[in-house]
Amino acid sequence: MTSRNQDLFDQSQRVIPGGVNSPVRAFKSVGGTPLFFKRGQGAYVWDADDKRYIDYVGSWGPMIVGHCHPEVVKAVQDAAAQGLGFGAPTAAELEMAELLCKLLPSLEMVRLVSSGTEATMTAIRLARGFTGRSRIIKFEGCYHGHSDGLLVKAGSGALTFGQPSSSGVPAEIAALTTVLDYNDAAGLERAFAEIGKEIAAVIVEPVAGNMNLVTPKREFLEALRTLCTKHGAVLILDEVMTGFRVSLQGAQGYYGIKPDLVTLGKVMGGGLPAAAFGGRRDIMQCLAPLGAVYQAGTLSGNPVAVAAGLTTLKLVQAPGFYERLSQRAQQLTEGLSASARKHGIPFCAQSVGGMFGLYFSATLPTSYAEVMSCDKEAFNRFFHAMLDAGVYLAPSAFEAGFVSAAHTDADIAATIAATDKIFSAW
Ligand code: KE4
Repeated sequence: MTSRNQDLFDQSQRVIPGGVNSPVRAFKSVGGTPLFFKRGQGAYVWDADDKRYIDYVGSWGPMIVGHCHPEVVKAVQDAAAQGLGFGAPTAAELEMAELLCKLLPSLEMVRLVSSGTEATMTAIRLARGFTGRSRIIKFEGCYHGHSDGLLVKAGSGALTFGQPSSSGVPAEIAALTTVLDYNDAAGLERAFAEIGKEIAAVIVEPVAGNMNLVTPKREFLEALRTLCTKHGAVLILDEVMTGFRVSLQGAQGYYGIKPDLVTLGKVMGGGLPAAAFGGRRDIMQCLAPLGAVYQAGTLSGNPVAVAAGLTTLKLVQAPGFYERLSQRAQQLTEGLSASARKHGIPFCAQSVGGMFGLYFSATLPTSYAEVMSCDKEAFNRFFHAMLDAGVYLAPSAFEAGFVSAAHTDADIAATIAATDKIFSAW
């Protein structure tokens, strides 16, 4: 009997490109048939065949308090009963904006949007409008959503122009993006020495989570802040993934780096479409209707999405929330690493707050190149063996994983036991 997942996938491919609404869901990187989920509860999701999985993707980060948290569901129901959208200001949006500014000291002003892509796209337009400059710097392996100027990979040589990493991105736009190496403070220094006066903004994931997890080097973070300040470039921390994930103050609070602008998403929407960008008042006041930089959105600040996000952000403020979340993630990564050591498998793992990275490599990668040297085929084998064991990891060797407050000691123990069984027969 074919799996219901397979049936749904076969049908979906007839009407949806690749059968999915976002490429990573297609399992192209790991192979096999993508899972179609029908239900989530706490740390678990069920696929179309009613198979249960311990979920370490959590909708790519938003489900930090677990699926269908009763308080979040109730807030959504209550908000929906009052209206699904007005296209006009609501008190809830004000409450969200004030809460974000309270939680993140770098936020003097904030604007709500509906996705991380919108947030980063607008932050870059804003930085360009504020500085009057056009060039931006990003880092290879970092992902900031799918706006044209950010779908760019390194051109040949560090300082030459970027090349589109997607068709449909005009070369003229890609040419305005310089792509450097993550964690390479010297490379950043050279770039600023050569083109510093052209740079409108540097955008960076303060903890990289889109090339698997790569943590920032202290000197890299310091160089980002010092050089942007010295050359009048806007430092944009893309905290769509790390915001309220690595700590209540995001990565900026965890590492003590103050951005000029920050982008947010995922956790702040609690699973619904709510995201944001914000930062220095003098920059944010360049936005229409105050200033000349235009940005807009029909669904911006949608009251149902804001209700999910507000309730989630209230729940994560519980005393000890991030200590427990971090402890869970450490328990997981230490357990998996111990099993690999026992079985002599080149594997390591690390976590930052509630996000983690797993690597089929003897050493933790600190750069894009080192991530690329990890054994992708081994990960893919591991991914499918874990699926068979009822554990859902991110369907790519180049994604971070996420734990939630709903993951129990028993869930972590079960995950480690499944890994140990797999590694014993590796
Ligand atoms: P969205 O437009 O997908 O809401 O956010 C884009 C984005 C921006 N910045 C960072 C640091 C991000 O991680 C993302 C989106 N992350 C991916 C997961 N690696 C979303 C999953 C997907 O593309 O389907």
